[in-house]
Amino acid sequence: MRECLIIGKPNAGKTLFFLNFAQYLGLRHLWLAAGGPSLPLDRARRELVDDRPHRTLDLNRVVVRVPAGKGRKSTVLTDTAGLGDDINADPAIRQAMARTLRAIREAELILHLVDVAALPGSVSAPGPVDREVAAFARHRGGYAVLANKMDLPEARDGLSRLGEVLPGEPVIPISARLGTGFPRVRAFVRRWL
Ligand SMILES: Nc1nc2c(ncn2[C@@H]2O[C@H](COP(=O)(O)OP(=O)(O)O)[C@@H](O)[C@H]2O)c(=O)[nH]1
Ligand SMILES: [Mg+2]
Repeated sequence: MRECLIIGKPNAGKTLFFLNFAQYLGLRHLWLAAGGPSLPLDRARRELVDDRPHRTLDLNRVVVRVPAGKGRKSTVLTDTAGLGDDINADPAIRQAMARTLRAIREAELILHLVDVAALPGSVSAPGPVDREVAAFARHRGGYAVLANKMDLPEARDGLSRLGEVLPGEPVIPISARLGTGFPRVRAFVRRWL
């Protein structure tokens, strides 16, 4: 089964996108460990989405089914630990970032979230690591930048500045919170399955 990997800086909104996009594709419960208890999505949102950076250290995976032709195709949707601009002092966070980089090498499809509402200089603001990750990830089968948090007023300016950081990349504006842009993301994913 093909893997669709969600990557980006800490606080870009990867985990909220992972949960809400999985729900949009029909998922109702999340299993964080094979054979473990299932977690309803609203509880998963409360427990996993956080405005403190580096709250996601494991790769979290769900199988989702995407309409394709007359039927549906399955893909694994994977949430990852954020890739920060600095080398983090905490070894657990450094190891989590290394796991994300290894996963990028193996995934067929990459959705790169950027927080276009972030103020320049803040932890999630698009920056050098996004440029490097894009250079590394765009050679995978499918690669798209998802400009997130479009529900916030600051996002409009951020979106227009995004070309300075990531020139030439395909960009889909979304709001992980509201689900805006999800039909375009689904169409993009479907093309690569
Ligand atoms: N307004 C708004 N906030 C968002 C959106 N996506 C994520 N957030 C918030 O950004 C913070 C980080 O989200 P999270 O999914 O944990 O980011 P991650 O570190 O990339 O996994 C949380 O406070 C979320 O509620 C969005 O589309 N709009
Ligand atoms: Mg997260």
